[in-house]
Amino acid sequence: MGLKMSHSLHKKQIREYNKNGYLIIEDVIDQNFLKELNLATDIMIKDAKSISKSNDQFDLGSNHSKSNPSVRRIKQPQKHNEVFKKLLFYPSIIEKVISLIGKNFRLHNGKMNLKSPSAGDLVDWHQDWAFYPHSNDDVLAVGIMLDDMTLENGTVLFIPESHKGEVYDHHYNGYFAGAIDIEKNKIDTRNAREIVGKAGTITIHHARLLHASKPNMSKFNRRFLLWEFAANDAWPLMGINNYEDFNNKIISGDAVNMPRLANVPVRMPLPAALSQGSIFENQKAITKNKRTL
Ligand SMILES: O=C(O)CCC(=O)C(=O)O
Repeated sequence: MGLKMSHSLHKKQIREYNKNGYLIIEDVIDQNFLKELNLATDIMIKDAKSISKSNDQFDLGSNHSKSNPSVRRIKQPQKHNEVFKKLLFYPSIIEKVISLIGKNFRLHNGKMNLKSPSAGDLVDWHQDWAFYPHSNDDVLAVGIMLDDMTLENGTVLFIPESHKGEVYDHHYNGYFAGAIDIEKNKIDTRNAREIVGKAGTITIHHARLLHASKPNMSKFNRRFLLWEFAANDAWPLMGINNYEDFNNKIISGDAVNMPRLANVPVRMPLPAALSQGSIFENQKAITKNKRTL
């Protein structure tokens, strides 16, 4: 009988996650599987040619056209192709998440950010927690590099240890805008780490970590898929629309109806953003006159 390989995190990695608020792990996704994922993405982008407005599956760029499709984000890719469902249950990812938030957890949200050559939209400074505060801290995101992430094609930037601080105001003119005014909040971004890695590398970041993502200045694609996970007893403070759908998102462990309450900083994303459904549109409220990246 062959020995089962463990994909759990080492103690040192867990300490590093707790200290810095993020981890980078190379060579997690098998290269053949990566090809399948990229092929499935190409097919989805072709499907986007037939639409002219963003919908439940695609967030389209302003220069999108039939001949030159521009997709900024694929929403919930696991709902549209089985290969992404396989990625959602990828044992090496699951075991790493279990190492950090325990064996009871669910998918909060799935998304792929695509930055096409020289056109990819940046994502300004924010904390995921500002979008979806929960009753405790066992909430994180796993990012999967489907392409190499380089200094030219749109790195993600993480500010170490920022998950230990406050939840910053992500509002503009009284409405949630999904980005932080860096100047007003006197946030020093010089300490930000610019993350690069080969396709198949994963990142894991705490939901309160301050982060952003640069535009693509290269001739190459940059595809980055994010699974946002929460412990089953981490309760979304914005509420649950449908309890059955909520529990259908459980990846591991059982449903609970007794949230675990921790002393966590919270700022609700209310009043809601004026344009729902697109982080790129929401953030323009804050960033249209102030480029921070
Ligand atoms: O695409 C990226 O580099 C990360 C963007 C991000 O932080 C987000 O979509 O929440």
